[in-house]
Amino acid sequence: MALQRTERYQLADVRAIYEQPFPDLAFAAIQAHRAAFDPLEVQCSTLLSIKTGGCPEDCTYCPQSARYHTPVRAEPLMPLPQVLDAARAAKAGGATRFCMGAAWRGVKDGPEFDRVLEMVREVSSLGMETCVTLGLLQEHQARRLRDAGLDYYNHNLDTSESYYAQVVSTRTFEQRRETLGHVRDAGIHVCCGGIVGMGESKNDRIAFLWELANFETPPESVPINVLVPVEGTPLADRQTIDPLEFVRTVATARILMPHSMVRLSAGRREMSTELQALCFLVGANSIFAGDKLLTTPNPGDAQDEELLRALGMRPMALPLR
Ligand code: SAM
Ligand code: DTB
Ligand code: SF4
Repeated sequence: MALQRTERYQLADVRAIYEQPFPDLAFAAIQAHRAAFDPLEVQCSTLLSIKTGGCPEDCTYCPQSARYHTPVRAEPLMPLPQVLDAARAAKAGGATRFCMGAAWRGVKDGPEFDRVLEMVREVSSLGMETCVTLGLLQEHQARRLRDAGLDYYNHNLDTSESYYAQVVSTRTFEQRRETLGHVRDAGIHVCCGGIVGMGESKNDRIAFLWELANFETPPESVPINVLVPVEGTPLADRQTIDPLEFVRTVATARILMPHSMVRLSAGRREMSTELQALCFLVGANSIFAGDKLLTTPNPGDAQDEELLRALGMRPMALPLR
């Protein structure tokens, strides 16, 4: 079933939250955050690109699309032992969740999907939470992932429905919602967010947050990426987002989805300590750890340890299963 849309929030409600005076927005977000979470804790996930580049889709932000000449070289699906080495290293570095990404339009049944299912089983048996992002899924594929023990499936709506069509032409917003419905129906936790700084308007960011907040069950995890402009992609020259607009996006997400993990995702390398501190203050409580996202650089453990130390914050432990 496609994801059910509720009317929990009207667009005007979300606009009123997003546009209120900054001190009022920040205070409301801080209150919502403290009512649901320990504000000193940050959940840390690590990413691994298990199948890089050569993707047939035309997502204009993505360095892995085969349509653009970017620095990314296509590689086949990684062998299982290599993935397990990376998972063990991530665990030793303090990550509690291991996220594996594939540059696929979607999943095809066959030996490659079987190998991904094996990766999920094996990483899970190391005692880490597992997450995969493999593109579009059919119903039975979501159930197979669940049966392998998958904890989270990442599938982003990326932006508002109307802006989406300007950013990606090879699939629709509605197809993304359908996949999210299969993930939810299979009983897998939903990780769904988007990208800001792609040239979208404030109204697009508001409509994007409104979509997420009206999922029948809001996503357990909401990654907010800031576009990492990569040479060769159509969005390489996009002007970056005003930092206060970014903080407003994070704060509004926290207020609308008080029990979700809100993740500061791509783009942290370009953010100051002060900007990240402001985001944590208004409710971001998760990051990607490690020196690489999928194909682009991330701050790395030493820098993040220093960041958390400076703020008196600490990594979140894995919940007992
Ligand atoms: N191919 C699958 C899909 O599109 O769902 C999974 C991998 S895809 C790289 C996962 C997500 O990474 C995208 O939905 C997008 O939100 C994010 N992403 C890709 N390129 C990005 C960039 N240059 N800056 C920020 N986020 C990016
Ligand atoms: C998400 O929302 N952000 C991550 C994860 N989900 C898969 C990916 C960010 C990718 C940034 C560009 C790159 O490194 O290729
Ligand atoms: Fe392919 Fe995903 Fe990149 Fe789009 S975002 S080009 S589907 S890897």
